[in-house]
Order: sequence, then C-alpha cells, then structure tokens
Amino acid sequence: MPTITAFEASPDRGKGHARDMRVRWALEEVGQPYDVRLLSFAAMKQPAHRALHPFGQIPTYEDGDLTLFESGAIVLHIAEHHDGLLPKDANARARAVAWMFAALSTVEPPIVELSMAMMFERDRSWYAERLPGLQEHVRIRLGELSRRLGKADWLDGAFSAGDLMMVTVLRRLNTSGLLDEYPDIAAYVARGEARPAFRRAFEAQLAVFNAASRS
Ligand SMILES: N[C@@H](CCC(=O)N[C@@H](CS)C(=O)NCC(=O)O)C(=O)O
Repeated sequence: MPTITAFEASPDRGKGHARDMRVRWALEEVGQPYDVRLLSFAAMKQPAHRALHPFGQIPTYEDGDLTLFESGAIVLHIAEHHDGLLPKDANARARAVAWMFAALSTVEPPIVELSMAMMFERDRSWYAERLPGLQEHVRIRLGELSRRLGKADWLDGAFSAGDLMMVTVLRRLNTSGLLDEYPDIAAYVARGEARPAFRRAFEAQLAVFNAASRS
C-alpha cells in the first residue's frame, strides 16, 4: 500500500487546499487504499524527510522502492498505473496530461500568488494597492478557461487527471469571491467537488485537521 505525507496541522484549517488533497483524490478515484504519514513543519525540514523531498515539503509518495515528490508527478504516476484517470486513446491521453501541466504551470501560479497575499499580506501598507493586479492576473486565466470549457462538463471529454488537477487548483479561489464572476467555472469546480472520491478525500484530510485541533 502506498504511503503519502501530509501536514499534521494544515494551515488552511481543513479546507483541503494543501497539495496532499489532489493525491488523496487521485487515489480515491482509482480505488487504491493508502497510508498517510503526518508531519509537523519542523519534521518536514529534517534530513529524514528531505531524503524523500529535496525541498522539505508535502506531499511525497512511497510505494515499494519508488519515492516521488511533486503532486503533479505523483498524480500522473497514479493515473498511469490505474484505470480511470487517463483516456485509453493516445492523443486524448496526451491532451489530458497537457491539462495537468496547464493547471500546474499556467493556472496555479497567479492563484497561489493571490491566495498567499490574501493570507499573509493583508496588514501590509501596500496590500490594497497590490490586490487588484493580482486579481486581474487570475481573472485573465479564468476568462480563458471559461471560454475553452464552454458548455462542457469537463475540459476534454470524460473526467480525467487534467480535471482533477484543475479543480484542486481553482478551489483555492473559493474564499476570494472571484469564482462568483465566472458561474461556469464555479459550476465546474462544484462538479469536481461533488464526486464521491473527492468527498472521501476531503473528509479524510478534514479528520486530520479536526484531530489536531482537539489535541
Ligand atoms: N510544487 C509542489 C509544491 C509543494 C508545496 O508547496 N507544498 C506545501 C503544502 S501545499 C508545503 O509543503 N509547504 C510547506 C513548506 O514549503 O515549507 C507540489 O505540487 O507538490
């Protein structure tokens, strides 16, 4: 059974924005049971964890003699070794992988920049001046994504690892108000969140946060 790592006490207070969520979701989609090793911030920076993850972060994935870091690589590995997250047709499969990369390298950066500012820079004197620019960068991507999605349920045919990755990236905007401006994107995110595998993954990470809050 694979073992993944996750925050012992996630700073997002159980909202499921930490990147172990996408790995949990992928494992739930394909029906692969898994163990979770919880880490404190201090433990993540220790040599034992850095041997698995050079940047001292979560998530990692260990299965037999394979150790992986980077959530995208982990989800791709899961998708390649189980049915259900990548189409069989070679071209459709390549396009699903392209959507995974798009989620991580084109859509996630402006969203992370905005959410980090909203979390850590609210009391800075320049916050009010910086916020509109950060929001605009996100709006550009949301508009482009909305035009591509059109009336479809998913980005390219059936639900794939590309959608899984995109939905986890977009969910970070849930408290920003920006998704309200794009009802089709909000509905797309809600469709992902309504999947039973998503719900199971979400509840599992929430249980960790609730246990940490009680102790
Ligand atoms: N690109 C990496 C990012 C990993 C990452 O930023 N992990 C965060 C949690 S979501 C983390 O460990 N933060 C603590 C730190 O960097 O010290 C991935 O997708 O796995």
